[in-house]
Amino acid sequence: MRVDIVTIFPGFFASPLATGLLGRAGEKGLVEVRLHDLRDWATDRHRSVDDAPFGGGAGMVMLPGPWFDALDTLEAEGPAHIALLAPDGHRFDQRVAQRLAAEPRLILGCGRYEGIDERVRTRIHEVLSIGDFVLAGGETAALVVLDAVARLVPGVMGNAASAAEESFAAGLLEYPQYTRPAVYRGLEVPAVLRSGDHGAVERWRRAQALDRTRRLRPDLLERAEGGGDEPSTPG
Ligand code: JE8
Repeated sequence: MRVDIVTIFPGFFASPLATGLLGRAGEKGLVEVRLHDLRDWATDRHRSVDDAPFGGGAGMVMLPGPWFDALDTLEAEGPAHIALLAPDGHRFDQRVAQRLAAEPRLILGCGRYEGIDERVRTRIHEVLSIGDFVLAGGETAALVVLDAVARLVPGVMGNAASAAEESFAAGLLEYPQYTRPAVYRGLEVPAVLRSGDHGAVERWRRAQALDRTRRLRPDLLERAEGGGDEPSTPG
């Protein structure tokens, strides 16, 4: 998969792209991320990408010109699914992540200031939001989307067992995890996890995951039981 990110802060992505799963996905050529500075498509000598809003009000709005020209340039290289990150977008969730992971090419547009001139929306396929809170710009949201999508690209998660376990648990909160020591400051690891009975371990984890989901996120269970088009249906 190829991902083009358009931003006025390309440097924002350097460390996350070089680190962990995203770093390895890049090295293996499974997720090729290209960063683009929107100012490269500015047309004045100050490299301006914003101007005051028509109708007045506080702050600045991103100019349509650099965005249209950036998308012209990137689309000239071939078709791509274009998503803009914005607070009024469709809520990004695991199902959207799975849909995006199936795209051969994504363009993620990151706004700043008070947002982007509305006319740019005629050039994009969807607007996405990562949640109901106010960020300073689209970059952190794009990074969240990229993280969630990249790990779904085949080959990125090296461990096939992780993927299998995850699909088993899809739609549920995760079961509690423990590592050594077996007793730490008097706090014991549940005995079943040290029993060597793999069937009992699996049943315990399943029960824990279900119990946690019922207690903490009953909405996840209702969605899974009600809808027929979820990522998967917990038993
Ligand atoms: C953004 C954002 C997502 C989320 C995304 C893009 C571009 C109109 N408001 C703009 C006014 C307050 C400041 C805002 C800054 N901003 C925020 C997001 C997002 N995806 N879930 N929350 N916020 C931009 C400019």
